[in-house]
Amino acid sequence: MTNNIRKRLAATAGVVTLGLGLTVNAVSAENLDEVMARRGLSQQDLLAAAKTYTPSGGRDEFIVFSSGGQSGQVIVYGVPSMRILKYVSAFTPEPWQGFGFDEESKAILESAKVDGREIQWGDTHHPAITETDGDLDGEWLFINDKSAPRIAVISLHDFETQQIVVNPIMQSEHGGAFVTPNSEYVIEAAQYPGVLGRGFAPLSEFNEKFRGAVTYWKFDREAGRIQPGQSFSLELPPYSQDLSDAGKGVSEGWSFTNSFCAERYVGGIELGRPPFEAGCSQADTDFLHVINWRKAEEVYKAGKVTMINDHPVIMMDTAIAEGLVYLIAEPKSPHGVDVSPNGEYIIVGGKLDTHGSVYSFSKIQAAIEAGKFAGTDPYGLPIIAMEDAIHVQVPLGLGPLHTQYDSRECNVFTSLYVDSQVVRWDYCEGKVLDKISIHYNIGHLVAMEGEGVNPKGKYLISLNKLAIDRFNPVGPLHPQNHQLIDISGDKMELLYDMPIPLGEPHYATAIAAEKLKPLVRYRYGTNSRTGGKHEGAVRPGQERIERDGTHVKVYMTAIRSHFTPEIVEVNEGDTVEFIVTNSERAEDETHGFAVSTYNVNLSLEPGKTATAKIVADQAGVFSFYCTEFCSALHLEMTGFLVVKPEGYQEASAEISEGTSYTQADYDKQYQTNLDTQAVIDSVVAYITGRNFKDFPEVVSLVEDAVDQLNFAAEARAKAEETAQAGDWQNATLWAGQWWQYQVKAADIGLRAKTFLDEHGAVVVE
Ligand code: RUQ
Ligand code: CUA
Repeated sequence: MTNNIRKRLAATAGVVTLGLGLTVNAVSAENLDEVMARRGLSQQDLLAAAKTYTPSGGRDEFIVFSSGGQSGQVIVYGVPSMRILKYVSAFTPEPWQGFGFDEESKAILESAKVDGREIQWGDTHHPAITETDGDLDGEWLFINDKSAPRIAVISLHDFETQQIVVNPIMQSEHGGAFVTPNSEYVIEAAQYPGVLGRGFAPLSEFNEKFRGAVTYWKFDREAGRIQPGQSFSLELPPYSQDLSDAGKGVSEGWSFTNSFCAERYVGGIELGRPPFEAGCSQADTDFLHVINWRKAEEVYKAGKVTMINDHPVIMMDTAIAEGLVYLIAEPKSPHGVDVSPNGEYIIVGGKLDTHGSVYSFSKIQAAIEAGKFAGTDPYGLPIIAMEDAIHVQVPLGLGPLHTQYDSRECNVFTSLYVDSQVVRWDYCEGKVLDKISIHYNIGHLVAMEGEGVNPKGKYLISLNKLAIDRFNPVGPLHPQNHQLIDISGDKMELLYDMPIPLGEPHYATAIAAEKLKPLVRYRYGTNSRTGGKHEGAVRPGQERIERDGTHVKVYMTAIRSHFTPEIVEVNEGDTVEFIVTNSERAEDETHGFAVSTYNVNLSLEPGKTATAKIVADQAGVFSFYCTEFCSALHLEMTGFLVVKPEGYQEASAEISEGTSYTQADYDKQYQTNLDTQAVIDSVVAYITGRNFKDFPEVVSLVEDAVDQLNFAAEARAKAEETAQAGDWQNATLWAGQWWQYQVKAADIGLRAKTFLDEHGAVVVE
């Protein structure tokens, strides 16, 4: 019906051609020129809108995973539409997804404690997608927490955090997460120096006792887990290590970590000493650490390590003897270090230097092979002279930070923090090509797959530190600003400002959407926090309540629109575990499970099983209910948790009914159901009379509808059985339940029919 109206409207509407060369169906009263005038839009604006606007139902070409800063989460959005798709909780609880509320995810947060301490937030900075031969493959995502040295492992099959590892030796980190080209290791470098193992030493012994480090976390692709037992670290000098990147192509097997405050200043403004910012920016250079991780892995496997907190660390004297670590001077207070797609060049931006410094891997190797060093640092690490390693230094502007690679040969984009600009330049020839101003103070920037071996170009996003006046004011705390830039032409063009009301953006990574293969539903009874089978999963018909002393386990299912069981009686003081399985197969039929007063909220996506555990220490009757509007009878998807006070004696076991039903009620409902069935049959005939099997979306809708009709048949049998026995009360209610299943089937059927209409399905013989 609606479609016919739409079609008729389109046919009768005039076709208007505008000066822009755009053709618009003027269905609305205003034409394009009028809208432009009313909203004060230029042709440039309209072009930008056309490049980003994604019509209803449209999909994005790229998916971005952005750090969520202080929120401890990851933000997922599409490019070019810049529409936010999800916040993935990594280090902090997130109620909608039940993260930190179900027992399964609580176990993950439990394992994320640092030295037994619960950390209630995270400072996420650098996401990294798994790579195969240096190409982003879209299987797993890692993100670091700068505040507590941790790495989270997120499955890109369901976008859930499945593991968090705590660094055993660092007290702070920043240079993670970066992956080696086949995701053998996830690299995590320290930030502020500390006593390895988080021990104590007086600041007067800073030079002797404080250290930096880099950890190589072994990633087991098969298991989808970091294996702490196969991971190792390297002790480094107490320079504040900063960002890292893994070598690839010609530099595969090596990694690069830069540093600031190679001055090793310890502060003390209250003592009348200059602050850190002065003491850490005095020298003209800091150090790039060039590390042979492949060889370090052999040294670790050969057991040449010192165990610190049960974790193997290759100490500096071993690293020197084995030739694992080399230092190269890099310009004043560097920040980003980014390896080129072929692995030959390593670009470093120095915050207090105006240059982009391009290091050559083959020059570095030549110096190492020739044993040509400018000397050693105070810890004995060999230093390669900058002039022996530099390919070219290019004046870019003020405050160069991070670099991303373009699909065009030799082209890169570097963020200029102080200038609030992005510069596109040629790192082979060493010349600036183009600049664009952004608003304000850019930090990281991300180009599409701009860190892989096969950058896709097209778009760049500027991740800004300040938004100032870009959006409607919402109080002193402003949203973050992600700005989309078109880089497909020779001139960069600003397309879109996207405010994000979550933590500060650091790095983001972007991948072609077609590479991601997320699940639509879980295998029945999946523990989503492990990805494996949940041992408490039950199928409809197997629901039960088991008591073992004061421990009660409720094996429950959820399906439109009821939980089974609906009444759970326990005694005050019992421990109660609700183990709930969503037995739906339908796409997006998520149910929630909340218990009033007891701080319970589960998210149950189709096929998922999750556990809510409470101590029922408050007597009373508490409603539980579904928190997702899952169907017309969603509000009715409820039940009672009855917590009987200690010593309570039941007066009557009978449940009092609010309304009584007669045979006439039953007959009326029965007739309604037969009429409804006729409608369903016509929809079924419509669908099966078309090539619906060519549409996977429709096939799964049909499967779901068949499920519902099977449930309807069961309810019908119960209705007829109880009617036979003259129990009109239950017969009427079961007939009502039968009708509920019919309504769900009809609803799904109509959705399938609409889909077929909109996607040009054809009649089959
Ligand atoms: S940071 S703005 Cu990567 Cu943590 Cu540079
Ligand atoms: Cu299930 Cu609402």
